[in-house]
Amino acid sequence: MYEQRIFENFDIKEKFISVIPYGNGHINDTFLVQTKGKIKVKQYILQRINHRVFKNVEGLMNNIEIVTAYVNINFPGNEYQKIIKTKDNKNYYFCSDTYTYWRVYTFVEDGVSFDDIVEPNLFYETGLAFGEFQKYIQDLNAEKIVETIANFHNTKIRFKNFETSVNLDLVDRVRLAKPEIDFLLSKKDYAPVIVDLLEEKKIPYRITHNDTKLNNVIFHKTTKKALSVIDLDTIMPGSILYDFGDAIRYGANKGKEDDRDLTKVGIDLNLFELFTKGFLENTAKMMNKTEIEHLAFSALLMTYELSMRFLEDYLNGDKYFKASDDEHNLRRARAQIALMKDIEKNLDKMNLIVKNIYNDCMKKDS
Ligand code: ADP
Ligand code: GN1
Ligand code: MG
Repeated sequence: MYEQRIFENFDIKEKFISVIPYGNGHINDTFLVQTKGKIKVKQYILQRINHRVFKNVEGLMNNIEIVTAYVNINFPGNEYQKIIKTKDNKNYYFCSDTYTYWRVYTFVEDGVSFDDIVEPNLFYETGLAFGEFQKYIQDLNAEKIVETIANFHNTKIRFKNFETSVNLDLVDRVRLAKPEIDFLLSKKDYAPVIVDLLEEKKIPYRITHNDTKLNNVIFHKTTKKALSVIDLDTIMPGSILYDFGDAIRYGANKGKEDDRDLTKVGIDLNLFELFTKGFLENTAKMMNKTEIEHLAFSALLMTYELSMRFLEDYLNGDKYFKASDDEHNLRRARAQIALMKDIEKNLDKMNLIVKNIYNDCMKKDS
């Protein structure tokens, strides 16, 4: 079997048993491999890296190696995944026959990920996990970290790209998404807010995760405690606000990211509060006042960004995100727009929640 042949290029002593597709990521192709360990079955994650999205696979894998090695040395006992090298000691394998790039990680033992919040506390744990990630790497030397996707969360540039795809109308879909396009164009003033704060040095660049979706956290299958964060492809300099905002966008949505029923979509303030608590317990002390003041807004901005990205992909003919049908990206954009509108209505309440939790955290820590 093809994946087995790929897997056999990695430095693994155990005997291969099986390989099956795994997980629900939108970007890479993920497989679960089982091998015959000494006592029990041992599992690994095998991934085909999407090199249309990630052009510099070598730089990306070096980033992940630097970060995971740093966390494993400085915070022993954590459950972060480890890179398994190839037999010739490289951190990825390039298959020249099929022009594909592959990697293998240790499977986080007893770990599962969730696409939906199955119990509210899961989202408190998610906040702790992404907050802990920030805490772990705050002193990491960023010099060797490369930008794996240029301007990934630069919403000014995201807006321009969106406008361009509307003007080009490559696959004649603009006529099918008029109200959505008009709405997103009308919100132009949101686009520069965080980028400008970074450029004016009012908030710092930090090494951030940049893809803080619920299913990028691994939980213990029975205790449901967060064990670690995964999907480290987009680790690069960014704002902590991106990590906070994107996690809320996905996890605190009462509906699904691509919900057909827009009446189900909206911000769940209880989940917002739980995540904020977990996140700030680990990060309140690191953050400056301007960052704290923009936490709630960051959820709105990241939802705006994803609305534009999904709609742009729809207008470009579904070239970026894995999509189940021709309207999937349009549906996703519609659901994100519905979420934006509900966040706009609840922004004052969200700001108040942040303020109270922040004050509590600072009292506890002083
Ligand atoms: P994508 O970039 O496509 O989202 P991910 O790296 O997030 O790919 O992997 C997809 C899914 O595979 C995750 O949501 C998770 O369920 C599972 N997964 C990935 N890496 C691991 C790991 N090291 N241990 C356990 N599960 C993993
Ligand atoms: C992608 O890879 P995955 O599924 O964790 C995307 C994120 C989006 C997300 C939306 C590299 O995340 O930016 O927020 O889909 N990752 C990349 O579901 O573009
Ligand atoms: Mg993922």
